Amino acid sequence: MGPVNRNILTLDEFTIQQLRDFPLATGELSGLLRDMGLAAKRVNVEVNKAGLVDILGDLGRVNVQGEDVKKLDIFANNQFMGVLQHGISCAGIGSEELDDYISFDDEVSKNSKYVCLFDPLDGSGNIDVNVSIGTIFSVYRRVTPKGSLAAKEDFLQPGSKQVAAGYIVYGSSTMLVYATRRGVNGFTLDPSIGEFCLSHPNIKCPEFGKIYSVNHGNFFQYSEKVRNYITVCQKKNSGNGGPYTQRYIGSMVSDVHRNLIKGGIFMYPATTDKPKGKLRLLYECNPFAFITEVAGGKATNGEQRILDVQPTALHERSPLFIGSKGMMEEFEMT
Ligand code: AHM
Ligand code: MG
Repeated sequence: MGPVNRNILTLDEFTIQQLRDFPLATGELSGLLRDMGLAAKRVNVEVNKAGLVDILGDLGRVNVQGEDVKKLDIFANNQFMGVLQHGISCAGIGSEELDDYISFDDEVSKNSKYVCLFDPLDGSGNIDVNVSIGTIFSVYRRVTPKGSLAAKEDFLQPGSKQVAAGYIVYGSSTMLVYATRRGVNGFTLDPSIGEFCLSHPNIKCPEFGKIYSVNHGNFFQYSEKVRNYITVCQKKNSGNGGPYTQRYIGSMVSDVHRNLIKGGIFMYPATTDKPKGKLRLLYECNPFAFITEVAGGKATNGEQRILDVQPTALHERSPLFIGSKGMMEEFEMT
């Protein structure tokens, strides 16, 4: 093995370096991101082993506490919840896996600045077939006073109030991408040192791409506008030629990640069966809308900017149209 490359920044080094520009910053957000990175590494280990579960037999099914091994999404939920609860930055959480939000009832947590909402393992239906899955998270500054328990209003803030948002994709390599208002940066897990290393600094979403991502099976359940736009994508014959390419993994983190890097549009529209779509506003749509906007793209629910929507319930759903600015405008003009 060659010498360690000291020019590559790890996630912890990077967040600490960002702090140096803000002498008054308390470091709580860096701490929270570090916590998320730690939980992500633990989840990554389990996700990688998922295919082995059936051949490990009983031994592999029992964890150190002697409990039956839980479903991976519950495991992931417990990891993210655990690091945030034991960290020093987070007053409470909301999760796709929990019916209601949780306010951490201890002195350090009650005096923490942030709350975090997450989908611990999105696309978990894909685990059995070895397709990439992900974690999505969103961070808000609490609106209730420090010292008290985090309350509903801390969690039901419009996406425009996010302080940071990010995702982890457990893919051919594992990546953590997060955005603050200052930019979007991507880190790839280097398994040889067990650290997320800065690999995609200052990500910008190309203004145009050639990919559209949508569940075609629902075509006849979409509105006329959406059907028309899909047809536009299929008939496209621009300067560099040919129709757009359709790519739909069915794992939102991977689909939106690819489009963010290569350019593209992702849609989960309302259907006749699901008039508000499928995706959850608070921990699926909002974090991706924030990341995409910071990267120069756009995100709407078909009528309104996602980040302007005032949430009314923790698990509410929203249609989502997100991606390259030029393609989003093309959709809006259809
Ligand atoms: P989940 O939170 O139950 O995993 O569902 C969310 C996932 C997204 O990752 C993906 O884009 C979408 O569901 C796919 O849904 P569909 O199969 O209806 O197209
Ligand atoms: Mg999900």
